[in-house]
This record gives sequence, structure tokens and C-alpha cells, in this order.
Amino acid sequence: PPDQRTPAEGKFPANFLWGVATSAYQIEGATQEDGRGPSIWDTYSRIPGKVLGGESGDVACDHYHRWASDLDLVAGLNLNAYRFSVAWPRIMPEGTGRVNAAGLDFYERLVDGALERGLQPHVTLYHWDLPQALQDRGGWPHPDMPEWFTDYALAVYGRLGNRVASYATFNEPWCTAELGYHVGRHAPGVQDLRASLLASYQIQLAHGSVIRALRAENTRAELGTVLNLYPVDAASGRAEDLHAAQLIDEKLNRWYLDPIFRGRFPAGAVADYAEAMPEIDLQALASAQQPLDFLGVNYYFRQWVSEGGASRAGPPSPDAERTAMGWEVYPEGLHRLLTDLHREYQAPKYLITENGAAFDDQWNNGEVHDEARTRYLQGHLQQLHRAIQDGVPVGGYFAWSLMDNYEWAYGYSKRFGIVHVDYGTQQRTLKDSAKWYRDFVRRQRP
Ligand code: PNW
Repeated sequence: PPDQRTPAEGKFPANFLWGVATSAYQIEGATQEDGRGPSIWDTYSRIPGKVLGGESGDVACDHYHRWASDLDLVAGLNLNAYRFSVAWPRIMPEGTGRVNAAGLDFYERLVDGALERGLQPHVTLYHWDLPQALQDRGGWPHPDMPEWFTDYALAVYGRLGNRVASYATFNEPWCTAELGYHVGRHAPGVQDLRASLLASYQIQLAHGSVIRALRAENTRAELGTVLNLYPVDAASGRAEDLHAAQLIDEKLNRWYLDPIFRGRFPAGAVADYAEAMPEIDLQALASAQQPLDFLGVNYYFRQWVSEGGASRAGPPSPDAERTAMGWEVYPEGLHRLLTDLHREYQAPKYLITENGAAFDDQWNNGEVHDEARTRYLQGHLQQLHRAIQDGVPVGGYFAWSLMDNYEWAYGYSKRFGIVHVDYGTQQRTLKDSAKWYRDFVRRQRP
């Protein structure tokens, strides 16, 4: 790999967490094993036309069988933390009631395996794989979801307990509500704004309920949640564009931040949604505001907004570098996002729970020279360092992702890994970006 030690490479705090992130459905495979029940992604991926190439997570990276060597890979990168998610359908195949011990066994092996290798386990309780049985009863808009989710969370906590360093309730609830229940580009594929607003409301209550339930257990693990957040820019200085940008900021960012930090939805978005708003008790959102130990931030790109709405493409800088997803590469956005966020909400701590990029990698004789991804990581780490220097309490960074995996509606066509996966043989190959990250972390850690 090219020499990457920049003169600007600063020192991160001594106890900083260096990790990689994954999620269950995207890597595990083994969807029929050890009593796992079906999830909404097993169902959705089989609907013709929904997922590119009709691909599913049936096999994915076969991580369910390769977890031990995958943890070796993580440890080999000099990291000290690993973020993964627990699949609800493995723990409760019917969504509620009966607990499947074999499912808990798997995550217990994974947690102990991580600890043995010096990796702090960071668990996400919900990363989009809802048990199909619960979707059959209505899914996230259902008023009993907070209670069902809490039962599930307590089953996970009951087994993994304080061996886990942190529990996040949700990964990117915007994606669940908006992509899953409004535009229908994610499972369960519903297209109904009212249902999506109701889903986001029940998710907030479910978050609050789980945090309260785990606090009542006197857990020593840190508790938080994970949001996908974006700096928002108006496409021009026109009043219409500025107004549209403000509204998008409320619908995308603050719709998820305000309930957990202030116990309410942002007023501008509520007013704009008026016609579609379901009959809900907005006062009850107060219960979503529970003291958190950390906020997980997933940062990928910024939103450019004009009167017509948001677009990830963005008119004003057509020359900006883009990833294979079409997402603008904008490292300064991470500094901007964190400093703005901290000014507004003052979370006690932030974890960068995801940051990374898909590029069209070329595997060649056991090497992948992914210079663009290496530059991406380096640029974002530099901006993260600046944010810390400017006083934002960031405790860790998790690159998305450990390895190429099932990129939802894009199937296996988009590769976010710092480790390459050959899906024919399941062979793992460190890309240059993984080697760069490994060496960077080595220079950081004592
Ligand atoms: C996140 N968007 O998803 C997820 O947490 C990961 O599971 C996923 O693989 C990763 O980012 C890369 O996509 C997102 O449209 C999906 O803005 C969509 C968006 C953002 C994040």
C-alpha cells in the first residue's frame, strides 16, 4: 500500500475504541439453523424485483459458522472493539414468548470469543431483522411492539449481561420507518406515510422502554442508540431552498434526536405531517427521553436540499468525489455534524458506530488496492480528530464494515468491507484499506 502517514495524523485519546461494525442479517447466513425463525428480510428478499438479483442473506458471509476466524481477523487488525447485532428471530423465533436457547448460545460464544481476543463487544439489539411473526401482527406500527421488544431485550441481557460493553437499542430507526414503511425500499416494503409515522413513534416508545428496563437491572453496560445523521445543506440561498433544508433536517435528524433528548417530535415536522399524522399521544413521547450513556452516530454523507426535496447527489458540487452508492465523499461533514450535534444536544459521549464507503474494488492475486476507501477512512479520521480537539467527547470509531456483505436492497453488488469476501469460496482478503487501518491503529495504541 502507498505510504499513508500524513503529517496531520494526530493522537486520539488513550482509551479510544477502535473497531469495525457488522450486522446479523448482512453477514451471518444460516437462516434456517439452530431454530432461527424467519425475519422480514427473508420474506422481502424473495419478493420479485425488491432486491437486486433477487439475492438474500441465506448464506451471506457464512459468519454463523466462521465467527471464530472472523474474530481473529478483527483482532489481527489491532482493534479493541467489535460492533455487531443480535438477530431477534434467533432468540425468539415467533417474536414473542418462547426463547430459543441455541440462538443465545451463538451470541454468547461470540461475546466470549471477542473478550478472549481483547475486543469489547458492542451489541445492537435491532438492526432491521424483525421476526416475520411480528410483521404478521402489524410490525412496528403495532402498539404492543414496545413491550415485545423489551421482552426480547431482557432475554438477550439475561444471557449476555455485563460481558457486553454497550447495548444500543436501534440501528438507524429512520431507515426502518421511512425505507421500511413509507417508501418500501426495505423490508417489510410497506408504502404508507401514516404507518411509517406510527412505526417511528412506537420505535421511540420501544427505545425508552428498553432503556428503563435495562436500568432497572442495574446494568454496568453502557446504554444508547444509533442514528444515521446528516449535515443538511440548501442547494441555494433562495428562501424556498433554505426552508426545505430546515424541514428535511427536522424529518431526518431531529425526528429521531428530539424524542430521545427532549421527549418530543420537532414542531415544524409535526406541522408538515399534519394530514398524515396518526392519532397518537404525543405526550407519551416523554418516556422516550431516558438518560443515555452514549449516542451512536452513523455518518456517510450530507444531504443537499432544494425546494423539491432532498437528494444525495447534490447540485452545487458536481465535481465532488462519489462512492459506488452515488454518495458524496465529504469528510468535513463528520466534524461539522459532531460539533453541531454536541452544541444542540450535549450527549455525554458519542461513538462513531458506522463510517465507510462502497467502491468498485478489484481483487487481483490476493490484493485489493482500494486507495479510494483508504483515503476515505483517513480523511474522516482526520476530521474526527479535529472534532475531539474542539471538545466533542467521542469515545470510539467503528469502520463500516469489517467485510463485504449483504447490502440490503443492493444485494451483494455493493462492497463496503475493508476485508474482501469471495462469495464463491468465502475466502477473506485484507484490502489495502484494512492494512492501512491496522497500521494506523497500531500507531495510535500504546
Ligand atoms: C446503513 N440512506 O444503512 C446501515 O446501518 C448498514 O446496515 C448499511 O450496510 C450501511 O449503512 C451502508 O448502506 C443506510 O439512504 C442505508 O441514507 C441507507 C441510508 C443510510 C444508511
